Amino acid sequence: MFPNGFLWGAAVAANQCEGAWNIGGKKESICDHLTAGSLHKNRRFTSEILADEKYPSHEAVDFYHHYQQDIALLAEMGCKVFRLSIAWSRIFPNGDDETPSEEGLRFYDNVFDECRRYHMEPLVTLSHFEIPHNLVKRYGGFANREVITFFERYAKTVLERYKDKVKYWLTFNEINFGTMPMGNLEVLGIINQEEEEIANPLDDMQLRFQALHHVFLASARAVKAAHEINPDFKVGCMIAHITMYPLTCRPEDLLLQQELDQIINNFCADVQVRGAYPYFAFNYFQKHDLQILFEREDQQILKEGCVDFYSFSYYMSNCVTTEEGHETTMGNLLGGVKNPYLKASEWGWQVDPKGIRYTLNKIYDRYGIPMFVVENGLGAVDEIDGSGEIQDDYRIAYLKEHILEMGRALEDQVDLMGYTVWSAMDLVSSGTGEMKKRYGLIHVDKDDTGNGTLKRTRKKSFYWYRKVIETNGEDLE
Ligand code: BGP
Repeated sequence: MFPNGFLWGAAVAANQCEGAWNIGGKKESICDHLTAGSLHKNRRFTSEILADEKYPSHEAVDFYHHYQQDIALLAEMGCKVFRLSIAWSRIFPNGDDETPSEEGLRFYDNVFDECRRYHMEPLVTLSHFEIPHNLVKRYGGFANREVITFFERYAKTVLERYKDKVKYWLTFNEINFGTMPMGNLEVLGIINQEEEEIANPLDDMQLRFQALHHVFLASARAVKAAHEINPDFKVGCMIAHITMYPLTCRPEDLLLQQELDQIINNFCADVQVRGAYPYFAFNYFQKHDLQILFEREDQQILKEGCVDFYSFSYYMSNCVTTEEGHETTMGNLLGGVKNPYLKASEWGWQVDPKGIRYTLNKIYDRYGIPMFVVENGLGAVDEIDGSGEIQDDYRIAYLKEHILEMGRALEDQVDLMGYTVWSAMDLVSSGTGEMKKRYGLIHVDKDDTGNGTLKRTRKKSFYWYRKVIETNGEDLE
């Protein structure tokens, strides 16, 4: 079912695991200004670091000081690939510095060397919600065209430095988040108020889509540079694929589904894979009275920066309808209408394994390039039992069903390069800032109050996944 050389692995992001937020020359990224929240309490951005607030990224699970142990555990699991991100502000602490921080560069040298020692391929995201805070404060984030240059400088620096250590790269994590108000802060670096809830920001749509255009250009420039620096590099886009179904077979629901799917899922990928804006984007801009400023060279830049593969996160699906009054549910970045045929996680994300087969076929049908599932997993409360073990059978069941359906998609003949479970070890939840919402195959002893020894413990899913990798996806029991 799974081809030889299939890249099995696990994933993390710097802001959710590294900690050491002001150590080793690093300065604040935007995430270091996000407070802790919960399912019922939105995370807030504060322009200053307030003494009486908790900022979960500051220590996170201290991967910065535990990377050797963590990578050894991933190797023990048999991982062929480890997806992680570089914290931009560890390399260029202010974002606009002329020269990079050698100490920051050395940290990732060590991390990648450690991966190599175990023959594990790093899969590196250049920007996973980690824009240096100074770029947000001083320049207005990607709303300012100048920030493209700073990103390009950062990208070229790390692509050059790690050209013999890293082969697989992603430019912007969940870039399509930028099509929604929630993406202002984390993808685009736009703050319209001193203090705001990330799920509910003051949104200037014109500014947001202009900033997204700049992010496309930044991504394209990085892809072009990557191919020049090392022609063997494989660079991907990264889309949060929000799989949507029409709630009913009323044509109105299907049309709404199509419209949302186009702008939320297809728009960014069309630009990054095909190198041009799709027709429906212009229609959308017109409808919303948006004027996106294109400079003369922009079309060319986009054309020259097409990605080699399509990567995406897949957690859940939801329904859409034009009818009012239906029960709604939460989801990754975007909630929707409840699907009567699906169950949801404790955080209200609807579990839909068959949806991953549908999604893989849908993407492959549209783009025909290799795909990579770089995030898939279950956020749940894990308890340590009397014998010190974590019996996370619910996580195993979730992963098993999704892997089975990926296998079926492979039988359908799609081209899938690999799969990285979210997440390698427990880490800070991006949406809620909690530790309690655990995704890891490896448990980390830390709670929402910040207490814990940071001790790593293998969960039951760790042993299960080891067998999955060992048998190349044959043994899922
Ligand atoms: C994606 C992010 C990840 C990760 C995941 C789970 O959107 O790329 O960083 O956090 O979602 O989301 P959450 O942590 O909100 O449950």
